[in-house]
Amino acid sequence: MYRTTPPVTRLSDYQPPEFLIDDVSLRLELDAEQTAVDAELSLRRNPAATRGNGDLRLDGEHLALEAISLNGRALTPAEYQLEDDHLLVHRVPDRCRLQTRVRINPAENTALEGLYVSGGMLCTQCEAEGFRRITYFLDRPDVMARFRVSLVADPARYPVLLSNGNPAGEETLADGRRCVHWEDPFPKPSYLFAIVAGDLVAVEDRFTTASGRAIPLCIYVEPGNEDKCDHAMRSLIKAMRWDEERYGREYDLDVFNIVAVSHFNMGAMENKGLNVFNAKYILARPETATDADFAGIEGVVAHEYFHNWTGNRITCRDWFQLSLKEGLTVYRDQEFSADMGSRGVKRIEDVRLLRARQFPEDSGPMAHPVRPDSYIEINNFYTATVYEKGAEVVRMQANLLGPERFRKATDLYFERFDGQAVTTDDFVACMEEGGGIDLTQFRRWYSQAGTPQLDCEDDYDAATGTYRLEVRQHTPSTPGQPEKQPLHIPLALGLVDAEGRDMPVQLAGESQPPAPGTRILALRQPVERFEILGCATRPVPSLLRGFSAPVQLCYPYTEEQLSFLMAHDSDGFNRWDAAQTLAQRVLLAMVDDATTAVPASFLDAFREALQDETADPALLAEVLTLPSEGYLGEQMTVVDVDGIHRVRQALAAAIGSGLAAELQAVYARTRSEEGFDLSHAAMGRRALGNLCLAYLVRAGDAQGLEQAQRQFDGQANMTDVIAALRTLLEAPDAETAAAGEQALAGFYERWADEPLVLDKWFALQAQSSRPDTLARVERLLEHPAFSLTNPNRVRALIGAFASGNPVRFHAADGGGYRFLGDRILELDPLNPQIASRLLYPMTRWRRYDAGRQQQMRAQLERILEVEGLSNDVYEVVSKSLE
Ligand code: 0A1
Ligand code: ZN
Repeated sequence: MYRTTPPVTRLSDYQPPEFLIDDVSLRLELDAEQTAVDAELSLRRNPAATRGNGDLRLDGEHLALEAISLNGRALTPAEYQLEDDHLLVHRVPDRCRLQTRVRINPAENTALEGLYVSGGMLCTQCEAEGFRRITYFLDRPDVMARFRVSLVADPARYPVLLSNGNPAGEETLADGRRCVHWEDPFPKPSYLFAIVAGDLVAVEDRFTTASGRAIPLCIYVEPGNEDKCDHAMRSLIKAMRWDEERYGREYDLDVFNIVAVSHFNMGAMENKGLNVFNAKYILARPETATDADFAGIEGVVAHEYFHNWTGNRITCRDWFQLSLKEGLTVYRDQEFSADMGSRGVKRIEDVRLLRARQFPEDSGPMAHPVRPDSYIEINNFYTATVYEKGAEVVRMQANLLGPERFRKATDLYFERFDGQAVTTDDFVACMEEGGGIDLTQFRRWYSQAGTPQLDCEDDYDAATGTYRLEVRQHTPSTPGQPEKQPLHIPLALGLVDAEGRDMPVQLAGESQPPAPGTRILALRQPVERFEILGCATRPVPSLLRGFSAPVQLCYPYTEEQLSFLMAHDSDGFNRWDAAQTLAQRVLLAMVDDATTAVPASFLDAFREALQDETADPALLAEVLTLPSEGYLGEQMTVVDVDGIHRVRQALAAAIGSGLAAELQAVYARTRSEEGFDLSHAAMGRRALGNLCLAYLVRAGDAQGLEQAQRQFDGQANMTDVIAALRTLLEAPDAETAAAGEQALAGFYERWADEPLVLDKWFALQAQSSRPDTLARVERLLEHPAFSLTNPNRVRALIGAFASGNPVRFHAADGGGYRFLGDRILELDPLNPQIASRLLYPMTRWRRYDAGRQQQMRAQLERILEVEGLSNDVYEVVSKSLE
């Protein structure tokens, strides 16, 4: 089929804007079908830009222009030119005032970019390029303007009218409509603009800043949800305090508002003074939300708040610099959550996510650097690489500098660039200057894609007590980057003696041994060799402690060494990692040879861990969790979908039957506490107890089955209810599975009016490993509660099936692929961002056997044939087929 390929935007083509906008006045006459937007822009030629032909080019899409005037005079049609995606105003003076009036239709906007309807409210999403769907503008982050906004609406329909900045008065118009004014004193790019209008209730609190300013805090929700905002509010207050203490960053406006909306493409959005959230990241009560949901809320509320400094006060010069704000802000929210709960467990969770999402991305067809070089659709680059790998890159710099110098460096960054739109390079320069180190080579982490692999070899000379370690680094090629250069990689190393104690790591050339513990080795060359002196016995190396760099580590550990590290390493992260590697080895051996028995030593290691009553339950739960099917697949040359599923189930059953007594004892111990709270200890007990229960039920343990049923019937909190329900549904015997079905029906009855809980009901069914799951998912598409225009619902049913149920999605008959292909084609005209994100599992087609490859490719090719495909889907599909 003939198609004009959409244009590629390249970092190397960056040009400063020809015009700047100092001030904007917007007046929106709000109506769900017909909103009128009057804009007045104060423009001035940018002295730093090369002069073009004198025309002013403004971005604008899906806008009906009704009036346009320059410096108070209406323009004739010859003086401007209107195109699909922009407006050219010919030969404008160096300074001018441009007024436009456009009409937009929020109700028709199913893409959820720009101004749209969610339930009874109107709200906006402007990042990355949604503002151009509201008015004609220089919709790019390096144009920072002061915004004054007036919102006009029927007070009966839209009693609450919000925008960025501070309230600036209101009046009632002659026709009875209300007009509310907002002023944001801080210049900001258009992507941070927001308005919300609706019949909302406010949950209020207040925060007193370090300098003594009392800031009213409001969380706006739809009526009926007022009782689900407590945790979000507490998280916000903690985040505000933490940013003052850790980074010296105080809040800067007179009010801070949050709105929870039910239709949202992403998690949340950091609009200045008016954060808009997917309701999933605000609303929670113990009966409706799981511990993971509560943790998500704490993290996302903090993340959006932290953006006020890292993203809003200092923003990105262009979208290639997205990680400037996202990598840094993810790093900040990770550290915040670590401080609020358990640092060790948080690190494990973050690395688990990085390995599950970012590593595959970095080895697939969409691989790109933390600072990408080019894109077709920027919305496709809100990725695990930009966010999570970006956070790892900031973390490495923070660790290289140490806490004091890192603080000095961030102080410098805030002081130097406040109010500006800058680059990741500007950030690194502050790290260098503030930290007094050279990061020339380190900068490659921003420009080079791919996960480096470290191959480690060692030997030990007993005669001289010398331990030698050789580390080779190699980064596989990625699309557009065939050759890779060596990176500066901080490798945290510990040496553990036979008693499990840390040895001093004394490098050759050093006269004194340091205190026993971790040393950071700098890897810069393709091969690095280290000699460590004074080792009286052969050490077991504990490599990459705390996951000191986002790399794939290879060292030929024996099973004994892994069990030993799992039991004794002083580094909690590496204890967990040793357990994961051990389990992975057992599982992959079982995939290779179906007759492989579960080694007794593996069960012994698990038994020993279960019997350790002093261990942190949350950490123990992490240690005893088997690697996911997706992660195991990543470790194979060709993913064996069915084999992986079979052995993971078998190993879980072997744990359940082989360690039944120990699992029962731990389950009982974790259940002994009364009441519900969200302390780290209580969440850890629930996680550990539910893991034990899952193993017992998988083994068909009669007592376990009864306990799962009782736990479900008890309805104590959503964490326990969902855990019990999931195990019942997955139970191997038909009778229990039938009881699970009954429980599922009861669950629906109880929660039919709670959309976020209903999402769990859809997802549970979509993730079931039962052979008839696809048929059920297809039936659920027809369920009255299902909707293609609600992203949370789409993710709960279609996303959970395609990305969270490998064995059924990748069924050899290709049914899962056809199903996803159909859904993507239905969704693309409605919401391209969501359609594009759902494609992800099929972009991995090269990792599967020939039959599956062929079937996935057939779907991708079929999608590519379709006329009028969005740029979002086109980019992902075409790059996957390259
Ligand atoms: N900046 C937000 C994420 C976000 C990005 C794009 C969106 O719409 C296309 C919405 C939100 C964050 O990092 O939280
Ligand atoms: Zn963010």
